[in-house]
Amino acid sequence: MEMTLAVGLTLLLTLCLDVPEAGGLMERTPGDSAQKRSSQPSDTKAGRCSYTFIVPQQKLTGALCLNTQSVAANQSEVSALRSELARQQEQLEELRGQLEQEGSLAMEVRALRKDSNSMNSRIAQLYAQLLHEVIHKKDQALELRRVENLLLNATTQALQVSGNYRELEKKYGALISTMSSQNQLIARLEKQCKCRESSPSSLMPTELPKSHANVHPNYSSEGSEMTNDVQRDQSASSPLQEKTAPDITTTAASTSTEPPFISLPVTKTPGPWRDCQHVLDSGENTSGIYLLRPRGTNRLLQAWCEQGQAEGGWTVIQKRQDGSVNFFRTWEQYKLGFGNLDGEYWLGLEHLYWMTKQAEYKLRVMLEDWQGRQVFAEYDSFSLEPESDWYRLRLGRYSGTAGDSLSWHNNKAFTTLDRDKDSYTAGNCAHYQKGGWWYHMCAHSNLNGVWYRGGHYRSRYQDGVYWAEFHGGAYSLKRASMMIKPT
Ligand SMILES: [Ca+2]
Repeated sequence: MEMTLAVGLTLLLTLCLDVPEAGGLMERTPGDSAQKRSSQPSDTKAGRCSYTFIVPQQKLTGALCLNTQSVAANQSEVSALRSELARQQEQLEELRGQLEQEGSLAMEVRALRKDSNSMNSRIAQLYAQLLHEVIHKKDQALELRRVENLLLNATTQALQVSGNYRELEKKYGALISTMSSQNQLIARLEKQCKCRESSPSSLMPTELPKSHANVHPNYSSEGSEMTNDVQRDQSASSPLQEKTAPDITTTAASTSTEPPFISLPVTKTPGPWRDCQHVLDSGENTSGIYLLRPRGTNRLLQAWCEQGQAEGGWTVIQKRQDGSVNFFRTWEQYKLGFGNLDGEYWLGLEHLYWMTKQAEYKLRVMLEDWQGRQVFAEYDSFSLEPESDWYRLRLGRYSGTAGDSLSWHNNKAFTTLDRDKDSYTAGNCAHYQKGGWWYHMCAHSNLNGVWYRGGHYRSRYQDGVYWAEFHGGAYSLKRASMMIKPT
């Protein structure tokens, strides 16, 4: 077949065929040296391939011959290519599968890495926290050790102090025994002096013991002991006193230099009376010593009846006037009473309890300074609780000219040198103030302190006979007395 093809232009033919079909339709031109064939499909995804033929610019004049033998040879090549292609496709699929797997693995790895990062930061945070706690604990341990050391030091100091205190106590005991023996010696000397002088101012009316027996058939030995305790002190050498508590003389309370006791008025009637008001009501209007017996008791006692002041009828329960009696005494002595009935004395807490139990009483405190100025403080009720409640003070309303220095002590227990019932926890107020009183923490008044001559006194403690509202605590009064009377 002859055909004339005049190709003046470069002809670009692009065939896009399915590979199996391409074999059958492939055309070849003899002497085509510029033929090119792609060994692999350009578009593997679509499963198609493209061939580009570049035809040379030449004029074809002769016959076009088709070699059928080469086509057959090409078919086997195509099949080989096809199988190769299939194999490659399989590989490709396999790779894709692997890729997908790897993709998911990568995702997992990323997630794991993220987790790991967050774990790392958490661990770092925990580590920092741990470090902080360790440091804090170390600080705490140090603080604990410091506190322990302090405690140890304090304990050592406390032990030392307690050791010192024990030593002081021993010394105190030794001092007390020395003072006691000196006191006894003084008392004996006094007794000897009195015997020599055979003073008419006998401290007790001679008829009184007889009157006891006369007026009170039930007069018991116990009653006798109690009644006579005050008188015993006058001689200060009775066996009971010698064997009981130490008798401590205080600095200013000189017994030897004071003027002699006043003489006793003799009671005209024997009594016994309920109290001094009863004496007055019975027509006895002279001040002096009378025998009393509170209603409903077998308790006989003697007291000074003050009939000349404030309308009379007053039972004197305490008196200070010359420092002749030591008031730094034990519980037992404050309970039973001591001193001289015609001078300085303390009636006794037990007597006071029974007296104020029989009726309503008021209290009058009489004070006098060293310039002779006299004042008083009155309380519209006065009574004591029993010994089981440490003779607690029950006091009424104040009136008077002295100022109120006792209401602060209302409802307080009585305290003596050997029985600390005050509100002061660091010590015994009676030790500081040298006398028994209804101490608080410690006192606004103490009429049982040391009787200092001249008013203002010098002492380490506030231990004078004082009434804070009248001249303050550093002034020791010249005279003081406490008296009660039924209301
Ligand atoms: Ca105390």
